[in-house]
Amino acid sequence: MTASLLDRFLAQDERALARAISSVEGGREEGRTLLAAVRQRLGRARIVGITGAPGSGKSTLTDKLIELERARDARVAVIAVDPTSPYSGGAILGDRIRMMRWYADDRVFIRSMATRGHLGGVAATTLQVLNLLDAYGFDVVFVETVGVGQSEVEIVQVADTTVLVLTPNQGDGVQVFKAGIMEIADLFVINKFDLPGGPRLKREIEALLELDGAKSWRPPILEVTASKGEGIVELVEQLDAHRSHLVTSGALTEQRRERIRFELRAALGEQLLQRFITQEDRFVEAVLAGRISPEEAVRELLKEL
Ligand SMILES: Nc1nc2c(ncn2[C@@H]2O[C@H](COP(=O)(O)OP(=O)(O)O)[C@@H](O)[C@H]2O)c(=O)[nH]1
Ligand SMILES: [Mg+2]
Repeated sequence: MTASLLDRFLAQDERALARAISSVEGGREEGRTLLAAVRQRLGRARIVGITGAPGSGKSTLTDKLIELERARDARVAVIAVDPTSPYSGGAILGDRIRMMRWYADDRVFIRSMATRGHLGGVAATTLQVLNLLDAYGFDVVFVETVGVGQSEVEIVQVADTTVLVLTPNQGDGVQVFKAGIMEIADLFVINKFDLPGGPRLKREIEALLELDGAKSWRPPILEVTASKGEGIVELVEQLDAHRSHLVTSGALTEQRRERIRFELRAALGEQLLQRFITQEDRFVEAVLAGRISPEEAVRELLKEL
């Protein structure tokens, strides 16, 4: 890494931030070195995960959240992780148009994540990008993810607060509940409350939460019509309330530990894989020839290391 990238990053040069993110996404040394150098600056940003099915209104909602955060002079970053659209055609273009009005605001930073991830996986890469944004000086970072697969659930786990966006017209709400995503929601947003079926969905979620029994934080269920900006003030209030809860209960510190655990495991996986890849061919031949099983091969490699 050139010293100047770090200097420019610390001087809050947005181009340096963009370059740092690209380096991290590409798994390049420059990104790694920068991340290590800014480690002391972590822990200021509020990280808010926004997850839900495609089309549930996450981007519309995020746009309104940016508006309110800017109104109280917060510096806002958004990262959109959408593995369901690898070629990121229509959806991202739509987001771009919607978010266009923020481009002139140098206190708003919006970025789509490359969803390939490097060896450490998408969630690990996302966490590194989150760390960059935190170190850079954003007050709040919204992470928009599609709530479908395992890696997205992991991403949600690296957020301080997770908002699950549901809609009345989603058809089978139970689908979402099955994915085990209900448990990780700190706040429920029933978006598109202007459509029929909102109150019913609310009762269903309430019934499910009843089963959960007494918890120190009871996830609120918010009625939102993001497209009209309705219910957003209440959402921000609840986001703040959850933040306070995290701080006073000590959960925030515990989450930090969990996040570091996650980073350690990701780094372990990545470094082991990197070493392994150089030896891979040798082991492929041995397994092919039936001399050794894949498990034995790995054991042997670990011994060599
Ligand atoms: N009726 C209604 N439509 C909405 C609402 N919020 C968003 N939409 C629409 O739902 C569609 C998908 O929204 P988008 O924010 O791109 O969803 P995402 O895929 O979850 O990011 C767009 O056409 C939005 O205009 C809402 O509160 N009510
Ligand atoms: Mg979106």
